Amino acid sequence: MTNKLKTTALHYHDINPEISEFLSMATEYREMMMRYECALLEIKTKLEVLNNEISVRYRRNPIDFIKSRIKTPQSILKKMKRQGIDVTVENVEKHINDIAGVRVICSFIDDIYEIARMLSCQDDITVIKVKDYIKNPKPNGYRSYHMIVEVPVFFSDSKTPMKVEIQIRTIAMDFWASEEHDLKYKNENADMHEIEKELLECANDINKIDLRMQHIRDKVYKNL
Ligand code: 0O2
Repeated sequence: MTNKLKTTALHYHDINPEISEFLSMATEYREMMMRYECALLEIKTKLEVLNNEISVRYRRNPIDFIKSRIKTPQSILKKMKRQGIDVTVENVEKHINDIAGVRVICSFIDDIYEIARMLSCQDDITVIKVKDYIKNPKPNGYRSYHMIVEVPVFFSDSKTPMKVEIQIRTIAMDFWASEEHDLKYKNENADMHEIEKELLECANDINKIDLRMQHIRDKVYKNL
């Protein structure tokens, strides 16, 4: 090992020995992440195909936009430690369902269920788990429709089923969730009880607006 490489390795170790050890499984880890990146592409393509088809047939777009991300090593480590799972590449694939995540943002609540239904019907998709935080919001007011699905990805010499987490929500729910996440950790001196109370009220107001907008759309589309 050259001096320069030795210094780099020491540097990583100094910052965080656990992250250093985790990154040392580099090749295996990079290959796994490549597989998840490919799974994201598969799911995003499926969603775009559905959106294009509906926009041509019914002249409306159920999906406003799609975001995707691969979970960071820090976030994976944190989750595995919280769940008491040994940190190995094999365990990441086995136990962490949301390494690959897609967020689908719709204008209307009905579109969320329509997209979820159309995706679930596809014969190469296996739905592993559904959490409906719209029908059953979290106590803090969080609303979103979550699915863990498995999609086959075709590589040069194999076909591998890969898990992807899909979160489907309205623009308003997405605005609330993004801000709640940031506001909660912004100022440790703030009165958290008061802030959580206000956030819950906002989540309930947002839900009322989403339901009213859905109602208006139902009336407009009824006689078309
Ligand atoms: P990040 O950075 O978004 O990835 P499971 O998948 O069933 O093993 P988990 O992970 O608890 O268990 O699943 P859940 O509850 O279906 O979804 C977790 C993800 O939903 C979170 O990911 C957030 O993205 C989102 N989420 C859940 N609850 C809340 C909430 O109260 N507020 C906000 N803003 N987002 C929430 P991560 O891993 O926390 O982070």
